Order: sequence, then structure tokens, then C-alpha cells
Amino acid sequence: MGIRILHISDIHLGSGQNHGRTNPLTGLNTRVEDFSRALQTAVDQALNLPVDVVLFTGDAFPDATPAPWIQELFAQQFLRLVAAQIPVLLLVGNHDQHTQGEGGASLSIYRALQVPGVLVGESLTTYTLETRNGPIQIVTLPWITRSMLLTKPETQGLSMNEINELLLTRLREVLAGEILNLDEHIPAILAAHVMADKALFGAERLLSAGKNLTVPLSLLAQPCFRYVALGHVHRHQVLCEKPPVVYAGSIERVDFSEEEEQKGYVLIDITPTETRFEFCPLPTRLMRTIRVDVTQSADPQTELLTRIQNTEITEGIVRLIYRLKAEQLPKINEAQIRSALATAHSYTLQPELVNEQPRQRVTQVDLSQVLDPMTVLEQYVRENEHLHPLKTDLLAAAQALLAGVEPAWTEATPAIPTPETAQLPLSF
Ligand SMILES: [Mn+2]
Repeated sequence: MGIRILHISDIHLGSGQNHGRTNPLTGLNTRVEDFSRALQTAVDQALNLPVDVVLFTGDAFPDATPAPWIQELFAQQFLRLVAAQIPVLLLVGNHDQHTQGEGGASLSIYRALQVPGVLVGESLTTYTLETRNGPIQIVTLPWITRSMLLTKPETQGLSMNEINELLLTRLREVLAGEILNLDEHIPAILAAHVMADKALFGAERLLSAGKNLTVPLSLLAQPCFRYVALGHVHRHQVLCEKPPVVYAGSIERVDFSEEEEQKGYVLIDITPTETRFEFCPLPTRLMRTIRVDVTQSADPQTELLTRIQNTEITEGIVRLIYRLKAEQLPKINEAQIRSALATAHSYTLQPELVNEQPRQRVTQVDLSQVLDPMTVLEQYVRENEHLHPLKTDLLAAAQALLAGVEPAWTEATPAIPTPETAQLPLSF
């Protein structure tokens, strides 16, 4: 006997519509239908098992003011849970908030309507839910904004880093207060929409570095919690086993940075003696990048067509990125490439013309300073925008190297992105 939970996150219903087209049968964008179907499949599962609670850990839509028809598709699925008397938590993520102001803009309608069995998690607090299989305590930690925990005068004159430090101190205190008030005879879980500091992802981390608050894993993985349900990072991952600290991940691929990721939700069983959890994949639409460099090819057209033929693209969302020289352009038959891609659901062609002329040097280093490697490095970082977020780390590491000390890189230190990956869209 135990409590069974379905943990789903980052639904982002309505995003990626540029990759879809209008379904003539429904009049709806096919990408919205994909996301909606994934959500429906998860809700079907919640009803069939059935589960005792559904935790949604934030980011319902791409922004806080979704179109009414998108709102409706979302509501239809959650109301099926309400009808089956399965309690639901809707936690507020960053995409659910207005950039100005407080509260969960796109989810507050559920609070206003007082939909029975639906909790809107828009502050750091604790709820005790009655389920078919007994009570459970849920500590809710929505996306943290400055105004949630700090007043204006407290942050006056502070740098971004100092404000984040202060936010973490305050968060630690408030969370400790919630934990102190937990009933130790009732299982407790934490539901949080945060960037945790051990999370793995690509260029996104870098883009948000410094701007947003990163919460240390130790603050989340507290032994009083039987499970920590995380939202925000789209790649499903388990950050800690005891207690389980888990990003459910997004339910569909929001953009090409997620093309290799499996999507789904997490099922959790909390028994008196243990917590078991399992990732359950959802069917998703294929997304595929075909990247070809034909600059050295005598027959670039055939090379492109061969690559397309050797790639699984049926009903997928495809982008063909190919590098070629200007003089190769007459050898490319674009209509033929388009027809080779016709079995895809949608596709884009992204030719990259390689400039044959020698690159102009733009670096302006004063020759009198050239002997100082730190100056040169600093100059280099300044002129390469994609390295800006790493500036402090890079300079510190270089300084350490020069001083003959092992630099303090950790496994969490992100890889240096190429300018290309640094331009990936930020999709959390
Ligand atoms: Mn988010």
C-alpha cells in the first residue's frame, strides 16, 4: 500500500508552432496537437492506473498570456483529472509568470475559479492533500523571483551576484521553516521549478548563467522529503537517488536542442518503507538536424541527396544545414532537395556560404602589451560575445595556470560553446 504520483513538467503547450502546419481536419496547428496529444496520453495513464496525485511542476505555456484555444486544450486535460477526483498541483514556472508582477498569470484562473482538487503553487508553502491512499504533504517552490523573498530596500545597490546570494540565504531560511512544520508521520515531497546546480544541459546553462538563480542540490535533496519533483530543465534526469531528485523533463521537443532527448513523465510510488520511481516515455515527433559540409565535394548535390536518403525523416521536423562555397551554388538544385525532403512533416533549408577570402583580423591588441597573456586573453574574450558569460571563470583559470596552480574547474563547469551553439534558442 502506498501513494502513487504522476509527475509531469514543462508542457509548453503552444510552443514550436513554426514547425507545424494547419491540420485541415481540425483547423489546429499540428505542433499544438502533438503537445496536446502527449499531455492527453499522460493524463490517460493517470486515469487508467489510477494515480493518487498529479504533480505538474511548471511551464504550462510558452508565455503567461496564451491564446484562449490553447488555454482550453490545457484545461480540458486537467479537468479530466478533476472529474476523476484526482488532486492536481499546478506549480508556477517562469513561463507562467508575467515578467513584471507576481503570481502565476496563466494559472491563476484555476485559483480564481477554486476548481475543486486543483492547487496552484504560486508561493513557498506547504499543502496537506487527502488522497485515496492517505494524506501527503507537498512543499511548493515556484520559480523564485526577487520580490518573492526580498524587499526593494534590501536589494538596493547590490550586484546581481550579491542579490542571488541573499535570495539563497532567505530561501534556505524559509524552506527550513516549512520543513520544521512538517508532520513527520505524513510523507512529504518537494515540488520546485528551479535551475538546480547539478543539472546537465547544453548551451542553455550558459545563456542563463548569472541572470537567474541557481539552487544548490543540497538545498533540495533534504532527507525529510520522500521525493523532489523538479521542473524547468527540459532534459529528463535524476540528480540524486536518496531522496530521489528528478527533473521529469518536457513532454515534447520544444526545439532542436532537444532532438536527441527522450520525453515523458515520472511515476512514483511512496510506500511506508521506500520510494520507487520510473520514467515513462511518451510518443513524440521526430526532430532531426542534417548537417553537411559539401565545400570539398565535386558533386555537392548528390552528396546532399544521399545524406537525406540515409536519414530517417518521415513525418519528422527536419533542418538541413549545409556549408558550401559560392562557386558551388550553380551545382545545387533546390527543387530536387525539397522534393527529397517531402516526406518530412516540415523542414527548413539553411545553406551557409563559406567565404573564400582570407579573414580580416579584427583583434586589436596593442603590440606593446602582447607579452602579457592575461591582457591578450581578456581582449579575446571581450571580442567573442559567446565567451562573455565565462569571462570570470576563464580568467581565473588562466591566472591559476600561470601561477602553476590546478584551476578550480568542477564537473559542473560548462563546456565552452562554439558561437553556433551559443546562439541556440533559450527554451526553459
Ligand atoms: Mn522553466
